[in-house]
Formats: sequence, structure tokens, C-alpha cells
Amino acid sequence: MKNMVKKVIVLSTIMAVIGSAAAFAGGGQQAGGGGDRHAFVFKSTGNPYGERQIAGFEAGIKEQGGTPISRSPDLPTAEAQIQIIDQLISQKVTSICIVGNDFDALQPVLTKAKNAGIKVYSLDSSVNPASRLTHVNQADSEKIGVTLVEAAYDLAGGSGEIAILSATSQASNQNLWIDYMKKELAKPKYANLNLVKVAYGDDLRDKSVSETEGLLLSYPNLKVIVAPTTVGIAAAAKVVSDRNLIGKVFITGLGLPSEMAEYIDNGSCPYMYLWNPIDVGYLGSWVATALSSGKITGKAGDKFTAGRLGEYTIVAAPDGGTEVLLGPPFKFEKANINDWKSVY
Ligand code: RAM
Repeated sequence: MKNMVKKVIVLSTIMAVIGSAAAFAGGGQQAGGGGDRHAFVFKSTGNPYGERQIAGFEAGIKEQGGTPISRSPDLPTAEAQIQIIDQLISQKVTSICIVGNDFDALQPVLTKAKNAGIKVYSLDSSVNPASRLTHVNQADSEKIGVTLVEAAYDLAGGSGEIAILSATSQASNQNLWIDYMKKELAKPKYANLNLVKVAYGDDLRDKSVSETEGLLLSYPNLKVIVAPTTVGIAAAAKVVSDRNLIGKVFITGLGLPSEMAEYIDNGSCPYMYLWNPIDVGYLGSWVATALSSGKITGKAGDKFTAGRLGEYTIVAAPDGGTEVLLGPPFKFEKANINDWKSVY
């Protein structure tokens, strides 16, 4: 029942996904109703996961009578985001939600935004606590790391070589998850599991494909590739499927059901995890307005209502700043993937 309700809600926002695709593709501005202008800056264009976060953000801002401005650079670099943020400062936006391409490098430009009176917070991929008022986190970062190691252990049958295919080497969300994975792997239970390499596909499809091919070539006994990125996991599962390696090398990680259904079905990725990216963006839109109206300042203990998602409380984050957590990661497998593949 709970799932049904969730699906109906998500299906209603899917219209916003389609509606916002054009604005996203051009990296341009989205005109909207009156009120405040709230900006969202994703890592890079061309990422379906990012499109869904933006759709949720835009829907939430419009629901509250504001105007969303969605921008993404062509490449996932800090330099490109700095240029965009400089433009947003000139445009005197009310708030900036940053999905950081680097933890520290954006601090000068985000401080400039703060000094101009703009409310700055991060979402998905955090920036350092000095650069943000708070962070919108999809799920508990440690839980994601532990869950992915348990999956690798299970799929490898308890021993053998595993590798990680990540996004960029600077992405703070992936780096945090990988740190927690390494901590978990250090436990005695995983003594026979050998992490041979962390490769970086930069959230670019072609680079993720070639990095996967490189891993398979360098490590012929590789049993599992864990990709904590929706772009990486889809590329890795495609390579394993195309090369008839299903059953020899397993892929798992964080994937979009719409992109991964065929690979869950063919067994190259027996199961994977994610959360609802539309809801991550939607939650962000309520943080934007709560910060801008002064209802919250971003300190631990601050409470606010996030529309259809209900009440949230800001908590202390492991990096010394604060964050708000959407909820636990969700497991997608053969038994439920058909229910989700058309939702996000
Ligand atoms: C990619 C991006 C995003 C991350 C997901 C899991 O789409 O790197 O930031 O949260 O994967």
C-alpha cells in the first residue's frame, strides 16, 4: 500500500521530468511563476539521474510559487561550476543548490555568493561545511558503503577480486561512499575479498565503458565490479552483457531502474540500490525556501516541512557540517524492477 501511494506520487512528478528535459539539455534557464528565484547546479549535462533531481527540484519550487533556474556544465569539473555560480551571483538569485564537482575548490565562489546574501546549500555531492549552510543527502553515507560491500561479498561468494568503477576522482559523494567501503572491507569478515582497483569513468558513458574494459583486461579473475554511480553501473553492465561475461563477472552498485532493468533481467546485475532522485531534488526545493524565509538556518535540530514528503529535521553530518537525510537506500532486483523501471 505504502509502495502504491509512493508510486502514484512519483508518477505525478514524472510529468515534470519530461517537461524539464528541454531546459536541462540546453543548460539554460527555466522561466516560471513569480516570487524568488532558486538555482540548482548539477554536476554535468547528459546524466538521466541529474535530470530527475532537477525535475523534482523544479516541481517543488513551482509548487511553492517560486522560479527555478537549473544549470549544469558540459563537463563535471569544479572550474565549469565556478563560472556558472559567478553568473548566478550576478543574476542575484535567492538561493543556490550545488551538486559539487569538488569538496573544497568551490569554497571561494560559494563564499562570494554567501556574502552577496544568497543562501547556499549542497545536495547529492557535498561541498565542505564552510561553503554550505547544510547538505541534502540521499541516504546515510556509511550505510551506502556498508551495503555495497555486503553486496560485493555476496556476489563474489565470499572471496576473490573486486573493483570499483566510480564517477570523477573529485566527486565528494562517491569518495565518501568509497571511504566507507574501504573501512568496511578492513573487517575480518572480508579478509578474502581483494579490492584490486578504483577506476574513474567520470560519469561519462564512453569513459565508463573503456574503464570497465580496462578492468576486465587487467584483472581476468575479477568477480565483481561495484559502481556507485548510475552512469558507471549502466556502462559496466552493458560491457559484461556484450562480452558474454554474465555469470562470470557481476555488476552491482547504485543504478537508475529505468536504465538497469534489462541488466537486472539478464543477470549481469543481479541487484543494485538507489533512492528516488526526484524526491532528492524535491526535498532540496523545500530546503531552499526554508533557508530563504529564515525558517531554518541549517543548524542541527532545525525542523521544516517538505511538502508531500512530510517533516524533516537537520542533523549533524560526519564531516562536521549538517545534513538532512531523505531515507534509506532501496534494493532493486528481479522481483520488483518491473514496478519501478517506468517510474525513474
Ligand atoms: C550519478 C551521479 C550522482 C550520484 C548517482 C548515484 O548519477 O554521480 O551524483 O548520486 O550517480
